[in-house]
Amino acid sequence: MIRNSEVSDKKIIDSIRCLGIDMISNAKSGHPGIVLGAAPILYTLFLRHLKIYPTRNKWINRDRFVLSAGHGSALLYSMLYFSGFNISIEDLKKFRKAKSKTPGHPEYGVTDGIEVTTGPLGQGFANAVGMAISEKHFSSLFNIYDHHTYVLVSDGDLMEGISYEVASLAGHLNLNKLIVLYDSNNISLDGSTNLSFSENVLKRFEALGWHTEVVHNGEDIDEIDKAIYKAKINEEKPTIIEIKTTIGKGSINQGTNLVHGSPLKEEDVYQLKESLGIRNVPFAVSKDALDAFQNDLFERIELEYRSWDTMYNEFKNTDINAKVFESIFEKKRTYNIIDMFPNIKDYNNLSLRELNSKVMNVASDYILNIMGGSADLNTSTKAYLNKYGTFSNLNPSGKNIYFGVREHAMAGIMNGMALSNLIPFGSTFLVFSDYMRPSIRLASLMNLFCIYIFTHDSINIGEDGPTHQPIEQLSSLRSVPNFRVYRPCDIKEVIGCWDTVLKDKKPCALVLSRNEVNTLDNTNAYYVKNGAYIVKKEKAKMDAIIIATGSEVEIAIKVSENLFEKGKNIRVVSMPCMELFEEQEDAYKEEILPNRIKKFVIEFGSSQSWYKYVKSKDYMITIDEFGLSGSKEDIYNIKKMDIKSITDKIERILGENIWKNF
Ligand SMILES: Cc1ncc(C[n+]2csc(CCOP(=O)(O)OP(=O)(O)O)c2C)c(N)n1
Ligand SMILES: [Mg+2]
Repeated sequence: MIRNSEVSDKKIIDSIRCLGIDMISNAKSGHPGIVLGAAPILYTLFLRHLKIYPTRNKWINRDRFVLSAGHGSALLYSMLYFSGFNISIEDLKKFRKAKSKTPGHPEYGVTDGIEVTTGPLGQGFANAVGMAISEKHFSSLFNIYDHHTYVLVSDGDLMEGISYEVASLAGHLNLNKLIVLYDSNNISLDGSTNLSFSENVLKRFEALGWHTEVVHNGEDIDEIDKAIYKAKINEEKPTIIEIKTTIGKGSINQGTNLVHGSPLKEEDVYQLKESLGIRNVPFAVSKDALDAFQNDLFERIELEYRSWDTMYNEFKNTDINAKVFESIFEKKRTYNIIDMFPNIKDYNNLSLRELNSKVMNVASDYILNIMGGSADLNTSTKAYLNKYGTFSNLNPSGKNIYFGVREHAMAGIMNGMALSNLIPFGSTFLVFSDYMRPSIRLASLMNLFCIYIFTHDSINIGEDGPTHQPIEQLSSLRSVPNFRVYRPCDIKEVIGCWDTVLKDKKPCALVLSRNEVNTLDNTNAYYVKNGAYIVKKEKAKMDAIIIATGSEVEIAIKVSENLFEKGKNIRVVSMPCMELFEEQEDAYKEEILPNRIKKFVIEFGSSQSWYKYVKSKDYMITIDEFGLSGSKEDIYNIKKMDIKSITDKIERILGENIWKNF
């Protein structure tokens, strides 16, 4: 590319570097090492390759760029500013300050041009794989869709296990439009990577089915450019480009971990700018440099953007798929799952995982952009879309993904899919949700519509023993902010859950039993949205309430019937979603769970999330210790989870004079 003005690439790169350094100095915190070391990588990518249109930041067909090494936020903000995104110098001056547009690590939805929240190393790589999967899927359906996904990773990203998992799957799926730029500087936070990371990274990626490139001089933008070009023309494999850089290039402490994560000293900034020939006035950006960069960028992109736009308009007017495309990409679709089941028949002696399978298979006909799979457990979780085939390189329109035994990858990839207009689902056993937690946390932070399907939801799975029996998982998932945990008890509640989930569009888990349940008389799909409701009304003056969830609701009803014979009037409340119940108005909460009435809880998991309703552990039929291998019946007896033991316990407590519950 020949530039019209006299401004050199080096001058612009150094200006981008110094702006990042000014932000960090001003904030008195941040990561200068990656800013100085990786600036030429981002410069080359943005200037010569990235298909973006900064004044149309949500251009559907844009390339995606993910900064997996989220600690390099100052570099990215500086780059976005130079590219003409909606970020001002004033915003950059507020780097890392509360409620600014430039938070410490990139945050989705906060800053123009930021595609995804990153910071926990390895996650961004997984998100990029999810985006590349979405691209492969959508581009097979719509001929106006076609973009690359780029991700900048650091040593730390590649040390994290999740990056191996996702790279393995990306190689297997031939995600050739995924391009990883590896900022290879041999330094991480505590020192040299020689301390802990000595494998041959590129050989590893080669073995995973990737194309690899090396750039020996990370300051040479032509070398970087060529490597990216080669990556783009590879039609078979994803590419990783190892770019040898010097962390903190130009700082007194360059090449050491001292420059990784704390601001440069004043004299260091002085000598740096002096040697780069940049005026030492904080935030003073050379207009020449800025203009030259933006001119070149827009000159490259303008035509591409305009011709795509023309093509899109034509597509909208003529293509039979246009309506489908618009409803997916413009998120216009609304769902009414309950209406799809006008005459729900009683399904008895079926597990909740099977009932869920029935419901999601009907619902998925209407959810055009649902896509997902399982971490090698769909045979068990039954979360499989029977009509929609397997996603693969040869069948990219398939909607079922075989994630392999890679739970963490599945969850990280789901986030990338959700960010790229898909509604992803991912399934495994509830106990293995622990393997997905870091990504679930980020989905919740970003408010992404991801549906996790967790089966085998209690200790009663039996013989597999304590390693497979969830205990703390329900409480632990309920403790994630902005996350909903649904635990339906029968077919009607499963339908209600899907209806609510699709209206709510929030990150959520459907937690389902492997054991069989029956359809209960008074359950109601419409009431799921309230979080909790009465499923068995007391016959006269109420003695107590039992709150239960999932397959324990049926048990609670039986217990209440037993107690009725003993002269006790018990209300039973099903609570399919605690979070939704908490959001109801006080009057509704009081109507369902009156304050002065004694309450019990039956949930075969940790008691931790229940203390807001029941103050003493004595009134909870919950489990706070690991389980054991054995038959379901033996476990019920040993743990006193059988109906007789529960009835006896509640009867005994109701007979006690001292009531510790208030
Ligand atoms: C999951 C996770 N663990 C730990 C950290 C804290 N942390 C931030 S950067 C970093 C390592 C820095 O090394 P590298 O990734 O090579 O980046 P560089 O120093 O080269 O910029 C660590 C441990 C993190 N952000 N995420
Ligand atoms: Mg490093």
